[in-house]
Amino acid sequence: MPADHSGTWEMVSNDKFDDVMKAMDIDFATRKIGVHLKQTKVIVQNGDRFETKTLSTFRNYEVNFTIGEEFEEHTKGLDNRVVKTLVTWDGDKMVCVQKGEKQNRGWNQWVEGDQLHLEIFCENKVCHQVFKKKI
Ligand code: 1AG
Repeated sequence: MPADHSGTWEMVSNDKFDDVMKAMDIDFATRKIGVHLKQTKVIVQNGDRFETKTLSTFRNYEVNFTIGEEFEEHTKGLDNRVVKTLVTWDGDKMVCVQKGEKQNRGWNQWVEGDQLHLEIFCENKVCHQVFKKKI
């Protein structure tokens, strides 16, 4: 039985997001805005099928996937690249690998109590986001 990531989650911290945005070649003006956003994550989980939305006052991002099925992801409104994405479970941790122009790219996501943790990787940078479950 995989972990339950579903729900609405509100950002409480966003450590080293600027470093990861830089590694993705995001311009200065966009990073200035991006670093201050309080993101909200909405996840609908049906077995191994996920529909996810990351919402903010500046931009929204949607990505839907099935565990174990590689797909082409267009990171529209983020760094606007095309990557080959594969999400799998490593125990209760969701592990995402995004193959493309940038090395060591992807994210890990897991739940601890009423918190959702998301580590976003790009090249040698790692950002750690923490969200709290909205009641
Ligand atoms: C993701 O989570 C990450 C979603 O796929 C977006 C979070 C961070 C953005 C990543 C890199 C920064 C690139 C550009 C910055 C520009 C604007 C910032 C806007 C941020 C809000 C959308 C999926 C995972 C699935 O949680 O459960």
